[in-house]
Amino acid sequence: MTHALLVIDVQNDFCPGGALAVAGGDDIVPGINAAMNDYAAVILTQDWHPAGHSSFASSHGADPMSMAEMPYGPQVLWPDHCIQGSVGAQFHPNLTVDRADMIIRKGYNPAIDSYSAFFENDKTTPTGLEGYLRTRGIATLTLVGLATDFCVNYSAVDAARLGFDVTVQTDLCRAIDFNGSLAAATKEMMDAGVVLK
Ligand code: VGL
Ligand code: ZN
Repeated sequence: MTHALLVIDVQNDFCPGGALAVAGGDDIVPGINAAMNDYAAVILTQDWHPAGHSSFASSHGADPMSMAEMPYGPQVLWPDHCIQGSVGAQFHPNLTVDRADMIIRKGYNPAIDSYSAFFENDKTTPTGLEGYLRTRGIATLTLVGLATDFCVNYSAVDAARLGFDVTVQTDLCRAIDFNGSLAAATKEMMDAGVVLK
C-alpha cells in the first residue's frame, strides 16, 4: 500500500507577509521539501477562493476574525486571502512543487468554505480527493503544512473518519492559534484517531 505525503496550503498568503500570515509558516518549507523524498506519492492542496468569497469578512461588512452563522454552521470570517490567480494564492516560491503527483484546489465554491482537502465545510460536498487516493491504492497519509488548527486539522479528521491511516507531523506544521483553536484542534485530531508526531 502506498504511503502519501499530503502537503496542506503552503501558499504565500499563509506565510509571513501574506494576507492571513501564520507565524513561522515559511520555516517549514525546507523540511517539507526534504520529506517529499520519503514518500511514494506527494499531493499538494491549494486554498483557491473566488473574489468576494463568503468566508471573507469583507463580503459581510464584518471585521476579520469575527464569526458568522452560515447555512452549514458557524464560520470564522477571514481577511481576503488565496484569491484565484493572485500571488497570495501561489505556493511558497521555495516549495518543491515539481515533486507533486497531484495538486487539489479547494474553497472555489463561493457559498461554502473548504478547510478540509476531502469535504467542503458543509461536511458533505466531496472534493474528489478520497476517490483519487483510493484508486491509487493509497491508504496511509502523513499530513504537513498550514494551518495546523484549521486546514490540517479538518483534513486529518476527515481522512481518519474515511478510514485512512493518518499521521500529522507537527514539526512540519504551523498554527493560527486563535481563541484556543490549536488546543481544540489537537483534541479533535486525537479523538479521531489521528497520530500526532
Ligand atoms: C486556512 C483559514 C482560511 C488554512 C484556509 O489553510 O488553514 N485557514 N482558509
Ligand atoms: Zn481559505
